[in-house]
Amino acid sequence: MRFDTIVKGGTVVTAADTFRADIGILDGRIAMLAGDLDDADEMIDATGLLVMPGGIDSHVHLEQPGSPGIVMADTFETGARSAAVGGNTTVLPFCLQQKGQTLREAVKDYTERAQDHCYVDVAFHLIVTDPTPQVLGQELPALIAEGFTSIKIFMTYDDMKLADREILEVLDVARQHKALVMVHAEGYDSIRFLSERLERQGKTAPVYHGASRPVAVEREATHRAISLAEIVETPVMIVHVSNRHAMEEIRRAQMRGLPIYGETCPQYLVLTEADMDREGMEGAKYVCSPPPRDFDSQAACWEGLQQGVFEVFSSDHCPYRYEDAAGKMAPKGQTNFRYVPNGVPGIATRMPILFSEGVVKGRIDLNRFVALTSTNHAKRYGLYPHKGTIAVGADADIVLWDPAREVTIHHKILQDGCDYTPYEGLEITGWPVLTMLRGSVVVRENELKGAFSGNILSRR
Ligand code: DUC
Ligand code: ZN
Ligand code: ZN
Repeated sequence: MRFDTIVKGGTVVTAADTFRADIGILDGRIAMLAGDLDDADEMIDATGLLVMPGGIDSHVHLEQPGSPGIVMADTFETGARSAAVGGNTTVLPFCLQQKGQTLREAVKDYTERAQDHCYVDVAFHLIVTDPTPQVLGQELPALIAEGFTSIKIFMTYDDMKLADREILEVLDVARQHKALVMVHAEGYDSIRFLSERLERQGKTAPVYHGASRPVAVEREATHRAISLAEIVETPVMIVHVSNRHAMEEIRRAQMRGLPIYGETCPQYLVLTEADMDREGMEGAKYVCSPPPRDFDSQAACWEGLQQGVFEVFSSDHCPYRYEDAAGKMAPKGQTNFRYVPNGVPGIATRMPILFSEGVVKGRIDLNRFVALTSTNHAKRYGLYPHKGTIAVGADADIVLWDPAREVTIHHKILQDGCDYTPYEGLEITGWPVLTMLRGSVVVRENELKGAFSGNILSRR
């Protein structure tokens, strides 16, 4: 049999197994796995490399409008490019419904902007901020049927938060139509109360972002979200979990047999609140929500990854430029942490950080790495088995990984649209040396080779 491409001599790693095999690729799909394949138009030498399913990052924000005057640093083009540099072949950004907008308008807008502008495949989640009777009764059921099977909701932020009754209504639509609700679990009233008190005390520097939303704020909202899901009898995914208390809320629910899922992110493994306490406005680079916490919180997030409390490890890439009045240097943000745009970039660094800090340091094994960065995302969000594994019939979305490559993170190698990385100077062992989307090389040795060949995926 003649193939378009053979990936030869590597060690294949899936969420289940690690084995020596060559991979024969035909028409963008994996056509054969065998000990020794020879006949192809193109041979790719994977000797000494790990051959893994391309990363799937199921929590990224690209080209998402925010507060007036604030602009996200990444377009679909630059964000997807950086994703590919970091070994990813599929990303799941959000279509944000702005208040007063129909969901359908939001979907049309994001889809048009992403179409023909992506180096990797894309599947959208929805964000519901305005659950009108029309959204709940007509738009959501129709969009879920069309494949938009995951919906994020917020328990905080002035222009996004849902009241408990609204959360119950969204959960009930999700239950009826078999969608998954992703929850941003931080309590609005507690944050308002604490922020206003900090303001009165003159505590307005970026570091006070942490004090305005302490662990109890996240724990309370996590517990409430789980309880609401239990009442409605539908699953939820608690996203971007930052600490032990929230992790334990999820674990307790799971031990009671509830379908409650968890996600954590790199910023909760390697950053702490002290990063927001840097000179001048430098701390703004690390402002995200929930905020980075302390070393015990980092240890708890590792426990959650090791024990399966967290089934996905995502970047929550939410980039704002630092030296930019439309980003972290927003004029109001320079006088008060409340106005610093929330979010850190991390689409390219997600997999290297988990590999280096997790696999190389012996905290997780290779198969768990693949599960946490690819397979579980595909399974949870309806992309499996054509995404998220190395198997005959699957898309040839493959990353070749050099487990011994030593890299010091510098922003310029990440090729995103931001102007900094919170991980500047971090020393990493293990790096993606080739990213392939449906059989075509997108990035080789950090150099972009691909075109805008990313598809917008339906999850029907
Ligand atoms: N929530 C996210 O998921 N990303 C960035 C900001 C936020 O609050
Ligand atoms: Zn969030
Ligand atoms: Zn996010």
